[in-house]
Amino acid sequence: MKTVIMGAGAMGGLFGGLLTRVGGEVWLVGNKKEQVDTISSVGLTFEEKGKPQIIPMKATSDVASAGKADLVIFFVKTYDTGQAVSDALILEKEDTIFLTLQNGLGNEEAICKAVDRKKVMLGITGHGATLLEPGRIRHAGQGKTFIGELDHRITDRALRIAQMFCNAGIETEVSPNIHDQVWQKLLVNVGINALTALTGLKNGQLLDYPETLRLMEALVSEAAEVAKKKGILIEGNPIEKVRKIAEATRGNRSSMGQDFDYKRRTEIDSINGAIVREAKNLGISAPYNQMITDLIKVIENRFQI
Ligand code: KPL
Repeated sequence: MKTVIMGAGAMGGLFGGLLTRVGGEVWLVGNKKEQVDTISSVGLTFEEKGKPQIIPMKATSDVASAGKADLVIFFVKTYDTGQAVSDALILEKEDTIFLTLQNGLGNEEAICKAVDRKKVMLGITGHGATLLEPGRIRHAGQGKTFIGELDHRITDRALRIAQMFCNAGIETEVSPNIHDQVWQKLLVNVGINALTALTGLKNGQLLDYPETLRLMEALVSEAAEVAKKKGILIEGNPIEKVRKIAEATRGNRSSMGQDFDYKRRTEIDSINGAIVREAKNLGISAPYNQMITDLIKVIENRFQI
């Protein structure tokens, strides 16, 4: 299955590297010249359990050079999804599948604006990765990956993608309720990402302070309440789940933490900001999520001064 990954950052690199390592035909498409040039000339340097490995890979900033794709995976930042989708249309053939594994809410809608929704699949992943320098990433945490069809069917194509991911060491399940999975992952990002960005802590360190634990609990409880009111099924205790993932990715700086480290725009609008919007639509408030969204936005704006 020829795969093109839109987004050559930490997570695009991680999936691209793992799929290429087992012989998959994969292209990484990114707009950061240094990153793309390094990967296409020397390969992707992939650090796992302290050991670096160089994986020769195809990387480009000219999406047309990848030809047609069987599978397009979106790993760009959520605010870039619209642009990435219009760039990716050149890859499309009759049976191309467009799969988002991005964080947050709104990606499905952005993709379906330009692509027939029958070709679109949703997913989430519990893996964590850190971009150490251009062309060099660290695999910073393991977690299950779920993919699924928008209409809840368990299809052959979904099973084929899951098998391809599993063969690459990416433990993957096909879910008949992928929207619930997206919300469960959203709750994880709601509890970890902005807090690590603001405090400078790694994911697992959030568990070491009573203050961050209290804030995590407040953010996740609000979001779980919104999910419940929307009829989303949240399995088990969401706060426990967020703690577990913070522990499993202890050494990782969350993606929003990394955005802050590099003074980049964050995905706050599709994570905590999305909870605030969804709460408003339901006529309830989400003050912790509102406050953390406001704080992130003020700091983020100062990056651009
Ligand atoms: O999805 C993540 C992210 O950083 O965006 C987690 C699971 C929190 C891993 O860092």
